Amino acid sequence: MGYSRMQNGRRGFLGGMASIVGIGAGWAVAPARAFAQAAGPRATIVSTWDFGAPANDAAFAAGRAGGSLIDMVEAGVKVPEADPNNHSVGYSGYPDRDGHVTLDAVIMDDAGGVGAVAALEDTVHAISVARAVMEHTPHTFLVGEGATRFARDRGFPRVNLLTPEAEKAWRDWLKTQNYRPVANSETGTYGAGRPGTPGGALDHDTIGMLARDAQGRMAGACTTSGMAFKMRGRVGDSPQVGSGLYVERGVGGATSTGLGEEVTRTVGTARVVASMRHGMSPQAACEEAARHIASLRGDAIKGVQVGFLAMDTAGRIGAFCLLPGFTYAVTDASGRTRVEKAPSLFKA
Ligand code: SD4
Repeated sequence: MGYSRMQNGRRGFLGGMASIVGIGAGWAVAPARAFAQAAGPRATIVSTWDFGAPANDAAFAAGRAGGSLIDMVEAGVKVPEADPNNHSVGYSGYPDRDGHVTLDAVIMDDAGGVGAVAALEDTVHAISVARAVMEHTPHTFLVGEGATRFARDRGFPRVNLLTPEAEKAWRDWLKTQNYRPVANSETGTYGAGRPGTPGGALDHDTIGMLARDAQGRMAGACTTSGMAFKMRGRVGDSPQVGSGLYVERGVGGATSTGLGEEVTRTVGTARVVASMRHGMSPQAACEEAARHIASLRGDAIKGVQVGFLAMDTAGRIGAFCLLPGFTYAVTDASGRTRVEKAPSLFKA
């Protein structure tokens, strides 16, 4: 698709957000808007962060080629999973404290189909393993060694996910072992290793994607390598149904990103979808879930980012975050993809 990689760092990217238009081939960074659903034609695919744009395009292409909604979200999130420049999803993800890259993923349709993996190792496409859990086991969730063994049994190739660059970042981190997630380190560029790019030394990062068809059927996927240098065995919100992702037939879906513990505590995306079920717009529902975290946690979430992204069966979208800087990619029915900036609860 020939996406140009933006050369400016996070500061420049965010600072210039309102004026940047037409970056890359076929997608643009739009000015911030108070409400996402004011942003134009109804959506067919949405995903988290700016790197969701090429993922959305891959999902759209899969749909145009006749794929199902599950095919679409799988194809979409496989893009960052395989991207060696994205250090927070899949291949080249930053490892845990012990040097192991471990992946979390979930895939879900709107008819009760769910598959998830957590702490998966040596496998690039965690989302495809999650799909295999959904389609080829009586279970919904496999973790750790069992998930990795299942991946081998299903023929997923064994791949060392720890690239020399990620290993170096880990070894550098070992010198201080200072663990402090940085808000919005996901956004900006696909560049490797520059401060503020996805995969910054203290990065935490995820792609969550929702897709819908003309009949309002929906599916979603969420995949991540979780928080860089996390404790071994730590599982975030991303692979947990109702936290990182939730999809409900006749209502819509939601996905989350940011510091997973804050979403897991509140079962955030189940909450967003429940609010939509009871009549809230996707935007109001995302705002309510973020405000709930803030009121529950008070000072404990100072400096912490959480972002919610939702879409209902009619293609109305909502996005809201705790801190400024959460971006998301939206693809309309014609296949045009744009990147939007979500409104936030706090100013900084
Ligand atoms: C996690 N929620 O593992 C994920 C990380 C993330 O943007 O979404 N970062 O906590």
